[in-house]
Amino acid sequence: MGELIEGVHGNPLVYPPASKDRRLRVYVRRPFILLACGLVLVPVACAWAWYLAVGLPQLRPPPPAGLAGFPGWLRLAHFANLLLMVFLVRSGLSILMDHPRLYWNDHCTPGSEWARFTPLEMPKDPAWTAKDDSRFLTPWLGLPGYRHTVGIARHWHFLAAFFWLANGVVYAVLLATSGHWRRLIPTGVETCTEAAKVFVHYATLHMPPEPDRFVAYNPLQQLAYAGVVFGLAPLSILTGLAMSPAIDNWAGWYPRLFGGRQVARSLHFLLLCGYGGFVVVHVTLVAVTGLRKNLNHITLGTDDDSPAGFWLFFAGLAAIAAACAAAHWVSWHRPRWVQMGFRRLLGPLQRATLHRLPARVQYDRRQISPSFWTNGKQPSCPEWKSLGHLRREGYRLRVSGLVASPGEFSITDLERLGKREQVTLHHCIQGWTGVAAWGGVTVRQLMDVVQPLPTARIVVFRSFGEGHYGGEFYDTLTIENAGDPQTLLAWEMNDQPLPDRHGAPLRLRVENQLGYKMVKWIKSIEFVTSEASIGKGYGGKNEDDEYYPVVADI
Ligand SMILES: Nc1nc2c(c(=O)[nH]1)N[C@H]1C(S)=C(S)[C@@H](COP(=O)(O)O)O[C@H]1N2
Ligand SMILES: [Mo]
Repeated sequence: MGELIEGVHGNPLVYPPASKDRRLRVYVRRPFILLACGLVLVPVACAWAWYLAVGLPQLRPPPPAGLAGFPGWLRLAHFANLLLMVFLVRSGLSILMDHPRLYWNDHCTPGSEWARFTPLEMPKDPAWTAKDDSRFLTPWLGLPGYRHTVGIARHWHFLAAFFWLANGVVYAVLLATSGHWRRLIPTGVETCTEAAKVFVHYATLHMPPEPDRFVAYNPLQQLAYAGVVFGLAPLSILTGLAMSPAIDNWAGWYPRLFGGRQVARSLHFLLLCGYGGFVVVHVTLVAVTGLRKNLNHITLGTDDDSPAGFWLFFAGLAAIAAACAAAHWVSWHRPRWVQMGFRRLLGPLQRATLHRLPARVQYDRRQISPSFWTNGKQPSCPEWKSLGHLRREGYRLRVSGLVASPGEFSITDLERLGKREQVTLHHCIQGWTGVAAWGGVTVRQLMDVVQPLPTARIVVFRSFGEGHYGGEFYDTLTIENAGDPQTLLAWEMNDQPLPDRHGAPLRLRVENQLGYKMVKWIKSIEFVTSEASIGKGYGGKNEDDEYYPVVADI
């Protein structure tokens, strides 16, 4: 296993003792357990009351939709959907375990979560970082699983999401144009009342008479399918987008539609639970209502009892298992392929859309988070340690590279350039957020002074601190992003001088990007043409060692 871990990070990794801890624990706050039980038990109780009071309701056979069978495109889309959902769920679980806590508030204060997938209730050590808090997940469940593999997991998640969405769009268009939508979308209230009657049958353990599903679904089945396709799926996309720093800090109303960024994250997870519940019931009913015939319907499109569909179905499952094994192998042995595959396929789309959104959302000071997670290794070099009062004394920010007037700046020099204050929502790649007020000078103002040359395309921010796996921590921004109105060199947090753990004396804020772009304990800034000559050449320490994407707006 050690060998696998070496693979993903490219360098030998000695796990700190805490990470030997592979316990998986799930805690859900009691009110939510009660609510979930209520959501299941109340309808079942109502069904029993109906049954005991007036007996099983009579069912009307559903009117045939006028279309028989399952065309090839539908069967193919169903299979592609299954394959991509398996990738989405497996990578999603890996992402979740990188910050194994779910909240209803954007502060992510430890202890305030409604669900927790770690036995550690609250980190007691003040030096405990969000990365320390990430949990191990078996690769049987997660892609790639293990611990803190969020970079690779996210590439799989977004690649799968892209193809899943494309598949969904093709499916929806064909559904609409072929007339097959009539099988799915209820056209009258009767479908709902009939569905309630079917539910009374199931809930009281009576199998309702099944219609010929080759021509029509039973009404509850129809509603369930329509709910998954036109409810769960779009909501998953919308809540997924509500987690993007570029969107959230450009249009604050968007995450608020869901009740905030962390609510969207919680809902994204609850939608997964919804799919899970659906799949269990769906597969069970497929099995008990004539497995062979059902599988012939959805695989071959035939309407008989031959075993062919059954075998084709198993071949399909085997293909999905093989795809999972292949993805696992690539993740651990060729992680750079995954990172670059994502960059080539979705990078241009990202740069053309999300990357153009300027950060402009400001929060109210009353919304400042009572606590704020940290990440990163505090510098241990004498250069930083010997800095005086508040780490400002003796500090000089070196600005060099492709600029007309390079220079060295003390914090006082930077203060003279002008100060901007912003109260913003921080998005860590791991999933946590926090609101804080930041004070500093915009990188744009600094650029007005140092005058980047036209050949300067990339800005490199180097830290006194080291990366998670050793070596100088650094990251890069495109010059456009460096000029964003909310890209700040901050020396203040919540109206106080920046504390050590948050990056004293100077750190970056780039509100339309994820947290790992925001270098703390900044040592120097360099303007270059390309990031290829810096570090391993992938655009930052996390990009080099943890396969994060260089553009971080989702
Ligand atoms: N030097 C340095 N800066 C860093 C990191 C790091 O590991 N080293 N981690 C980044 C990450 S992943 C995040 S989320 C933010 C966290 O900022 P905070 O610790 O002030 O909350 O810092 C970023 N800056
Ligand atoms: Mo982060």
